[in-house]
Amino acid sequence: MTRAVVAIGSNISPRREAIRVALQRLAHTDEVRLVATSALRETDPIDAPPGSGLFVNGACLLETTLGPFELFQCLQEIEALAGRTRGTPNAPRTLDLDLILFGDSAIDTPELTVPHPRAHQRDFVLEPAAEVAPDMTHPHMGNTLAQLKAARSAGATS
Ligand code: PH2
Ligand code: MG
Ligand code: MG
Repeated sequence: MTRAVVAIGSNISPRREAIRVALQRLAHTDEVRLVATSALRETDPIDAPPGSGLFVNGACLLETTLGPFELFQCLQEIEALAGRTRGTPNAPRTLDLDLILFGDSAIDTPELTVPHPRAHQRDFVLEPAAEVAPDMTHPHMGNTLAQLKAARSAGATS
């Protein structure tokens, strides 16, 4: 079993309902155990096209027997079931499921990069991720999510 952290976002209505259904789909996936879900919070869009709506963001902690690419595919399938389409980068989306951490793996391929490259710089990822997996270590930074979050809160990183 590998522990994995998934960041969740939606900024096209019905945002909370899309997230609720996605978590249910994950919970019902045979090879996945949904261990914890964070609180959901409304956040201002960052690096998103002008006119993008507010996001609802959260994170969940999974345990899985899947490999990282299989889990990534599973997340993409759940996004597609929520009506996710892909156009302009960071365009408004019904559902975004980003694989942030997969155990202590570091993966860098055109298809998938883990840890997610900007996770440690984004409060809308780091705060809910630290809520569900404070003790998990970022393999490149060498700090736990709780430490990374505390450092950002103290204004020590950018
Ligand atoms: N996702 C992005 C870009 N910008 N901003 C917020 N607040 N929340 C997100 O989930 C988000 C974003 C790309 O995936
Ligand atoms: Mg994203
Ligand atoms: Mg994504």
